[in-house]
Amino acid sequence: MMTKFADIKGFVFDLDGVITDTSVLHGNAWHQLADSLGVSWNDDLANGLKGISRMDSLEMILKAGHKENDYNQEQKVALATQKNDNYVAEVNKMTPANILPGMKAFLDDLRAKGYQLSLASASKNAPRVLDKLQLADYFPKVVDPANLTHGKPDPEIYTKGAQVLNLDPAQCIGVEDAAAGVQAINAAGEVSLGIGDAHELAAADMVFADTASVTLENIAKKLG
Ligand code: B16
Ligand code: MG
Repeated sequence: MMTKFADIKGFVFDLDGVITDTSVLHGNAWHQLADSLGVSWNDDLANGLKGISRMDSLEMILKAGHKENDYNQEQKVALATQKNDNYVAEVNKMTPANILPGMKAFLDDLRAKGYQLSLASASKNAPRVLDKLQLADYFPKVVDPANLTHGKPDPEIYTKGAQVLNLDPAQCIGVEDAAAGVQAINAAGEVSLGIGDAHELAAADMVFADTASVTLENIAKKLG
């Protein structure tokens, strides 16, 4: 790896599964929709949806049940809206207690040490989630997924995450829990930090088992 710790000036964060565990809420809302459509649910399907946009997630679920040709576009939008309404109802119950372990301390440390922060979440609900977690102040720069041409694993969202900070991608660490997101970070030319299963995230430059172990000190040790 070429990048040294001292070269790093900014962090580009994924939201779901990194700062908070909305992946569980997304999963529950999709599971409910899948049941109502008669599509059987399993862990592989749930994991495969992480980091994937709302409409692409719906397509994956319909495909898993061989139902991709059963609905027209308007009906698909209605199904996605139904899922989102259920999801938003759960998001509205979130509080700062839903920030994943260690993440508030990590963000405080990054801010105190002058690192720039941006958000590269595929979620159109990201501003609402940040607001509920009382973290909106930490992320004045949020990439709007509505303006993206391609979803993760395409690098676009991470490229923009560095751009909004006026940094070179090589000066940024991208933080992700999803394999599709790690691929996106790598393709954007940023240093990839994966949180989760080391096998699932094998493509990442560094992997931490959980959010609590993500500290600047530990990153410095891995990056050298
Ligand atoms: P929404 P991330 C992603 O967020 C989620 O991981 C994924 O499950 C979800 O479908 C996607 O956002 C879109 O979310 O329906 O709220 O627009 O992991 O990129 O922060
Ligand atoms: Mg994620």
